[in-house]
Amino acid sequence: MKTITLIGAPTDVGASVKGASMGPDALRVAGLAEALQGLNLQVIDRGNLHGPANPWQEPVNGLRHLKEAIDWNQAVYDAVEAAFNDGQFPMMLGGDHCLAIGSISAVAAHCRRQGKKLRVLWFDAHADSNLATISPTGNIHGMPVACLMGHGPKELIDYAGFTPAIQPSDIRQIGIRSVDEGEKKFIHELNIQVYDMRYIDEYGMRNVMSSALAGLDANTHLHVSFDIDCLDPSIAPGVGTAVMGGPTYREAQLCMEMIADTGLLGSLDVVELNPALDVRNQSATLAVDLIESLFGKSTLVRN
Ligand code: EXY
Ligand code: MN
Ligand code: MN
Ligand code: MN
Repeated sequence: MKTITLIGAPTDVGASVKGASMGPDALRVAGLAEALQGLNLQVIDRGNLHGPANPWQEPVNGLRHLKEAIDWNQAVYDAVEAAFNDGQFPMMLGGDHCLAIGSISAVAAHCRRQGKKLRVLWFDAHADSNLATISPTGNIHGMPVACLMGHGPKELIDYAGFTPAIQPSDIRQIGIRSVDEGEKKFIHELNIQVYDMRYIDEYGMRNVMSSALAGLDANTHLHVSFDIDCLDPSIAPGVGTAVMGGPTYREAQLCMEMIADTGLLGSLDVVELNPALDVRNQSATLAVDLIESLFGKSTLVRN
């Protein structure tokens, strides 16, 4: 098994409330490295990246903190790329979800170099598919999917040296239940596969995950972008943009276990954890529990 590199990205420049900047340390306090080591994985914690402070300003031309978001994503891009170059598994600890632009751009570049197919599983309450022209807030954590598909400011979409970084057919969104009007149109036009909560209710998480994982082969790099606000807020209150009606603990566990079973997981983002809104670090502790399942922890020996 590869060495896992933990990359802390302590910022909330893309978010609507402050506090996600404390996410990396909350995950450390919850025992992330020790949990992974307990699964016989090697872990290197590279500590936290550095970037600009959150200036807490109003949006300019529909974008809030663009310059800061560009700088943070460059730092993330460089760190994730460096991990791949060292043959390691990058685990980006956010930070708000805007950081997935840099992280997944580096994953896309890695796949291109290796001649691999990419599948991104995007767990989220939100579609994160806003553009400056349609966003109700200007917060860039609501825009990473659009940016990765080439819709956004030049400096925020071209880290890898090619655009779009990913194709709509590369991504599956799971747990979605809050979509702005403009996003609905964007998702429909790009034909992005979204398993929203209604779909999960009707078909069940097992079928959803079977479908989201369909078509993978040994040459596929699987990336999980795990927004903690995907989870129901009753079990994960420590997020800045909570939406009721998310997956239960058991549904989330099944997602992670089915991903682990593929043996194809190649990189991970853990984002939007906001310790300032958490209760005794329970959301971080839950995240660590789910990450253990993602890396193969199971109740019984299977197969
Ligand atoms: N759709 C809303 C917006 O664009 O402001 C809320 C976005 C929240 C995004 C969080 C990270 O997933
Ligand atoms: Mn998100
Ligand atoms: Mn979200
Ligand atoms: Mn790979």
